[in-house]
Amino acid sequence: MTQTLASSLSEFADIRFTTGISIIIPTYKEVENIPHILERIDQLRRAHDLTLEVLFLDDNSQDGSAEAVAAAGYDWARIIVRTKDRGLSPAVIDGFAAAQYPVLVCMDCDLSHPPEKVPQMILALNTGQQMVIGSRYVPGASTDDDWGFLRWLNSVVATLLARPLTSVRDPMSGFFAMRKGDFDSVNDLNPVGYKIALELVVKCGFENVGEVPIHFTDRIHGESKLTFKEQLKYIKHLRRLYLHRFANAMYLAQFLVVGASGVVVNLAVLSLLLVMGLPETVCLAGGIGVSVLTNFLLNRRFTFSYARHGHLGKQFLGFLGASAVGAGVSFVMSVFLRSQITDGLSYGLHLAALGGIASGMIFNYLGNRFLVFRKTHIRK
Ligand SMILES: Nc1nc2c(ncn2[C@@H]2O[C@H](COP(=O)(O)OP(=O)(O)O)[C@@H](O)[C@H]2O)c(=O)[nH]1
Ligand SMILES: [Mg+2]
Repeated sequence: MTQTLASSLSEFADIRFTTGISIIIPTYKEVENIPHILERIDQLRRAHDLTLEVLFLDDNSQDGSAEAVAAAGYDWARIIVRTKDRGLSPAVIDGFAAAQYPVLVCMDCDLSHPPEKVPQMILALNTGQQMVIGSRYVPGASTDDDWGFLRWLNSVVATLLARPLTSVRDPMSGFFAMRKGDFDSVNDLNPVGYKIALELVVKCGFENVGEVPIHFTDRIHGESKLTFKEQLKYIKHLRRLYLHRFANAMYLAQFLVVGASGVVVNLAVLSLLLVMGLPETVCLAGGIGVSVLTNFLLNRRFTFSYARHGHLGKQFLGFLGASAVGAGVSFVMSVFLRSQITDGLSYGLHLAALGGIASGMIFNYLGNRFLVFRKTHIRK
């Protein structure tokens, strides 16, 4: 269930927050923004008498960020400089792990995310939400006007691709709050790239995610680090999350895609060999041989990628064996269907053959998934 929490901050102005809050801010070359965001957070801290800490998780920017945090002189703010495993999501995860308070907030350093919304987010968390997102896509939210069409389209497409994973309107947001306890209890986080909130929603299995509308301000200082390369990583990330959520359907879909690619490879090789003037039987055999090989390699590397470190030779023999048995199943099934079911129908033989192909494929899939590329091949 996703809920939009549209109440205004003023309703909560007199509420005192007793829980400590750890605000995690990943940074890379944000020296100009650091004093501004600290000032805004300090105003908030005083207004609501908040107990908080701010942790900047900086990927060794070496632009004076560390000095800027020190110069601001707040004893509740510190910077952790990382030198390994560079990236926004790993930085956030390190920050969450290092946090000392039971409520975690993550936000950008570039002032796109209004810190003034934090109390409202925490209240939502305290009234039953498992996570609360500062959202650009719920009623009452807005973004600065100069979002070009392409940036908008990009954001909408990325959000739609994540829709089967969560009904959250803005799972791409980098502004969210959750409990430290929930973070500590999830152990298979594998964030590639930027989408740390989406990773946490899926891996923590959150059902109740609230969304607080925000006005998303474009950054004034510094530049965005969201590059094309990061966007490609998003596709990889999505695939992993789909595998996590819909494992069986995903393996089958990938197996079928690879199977279809085999048809294309087969026909392409056949045509190529024909052009080279080889006898037809050689061309047919060549098409089959090459497509069996590409199917095997793609299934190993892509469909069942968790098994890609298993023994290549054994897997290949297993794959050939499964294909041979699959072909036998297909034949027996076709003969059965022809004699018992499709006899007397027009195109009866073809229908029987199609039924045979389907059962052969199902058999093949199960053999590959549970025998040839079974999970024990995972590298320790
Ligand atoms: N630690 C760390 N922070 C990063 C990295 N890339 C981006 N950030 C920070 O993550 C936040 C979001 O990045 P930003 O460039 O504003 O992305 P955008 O809002 O999508 O344009 C900012 O505070 C950045 O400084 C990184 O590789 N490591
Ligand atoms: Mg930003």
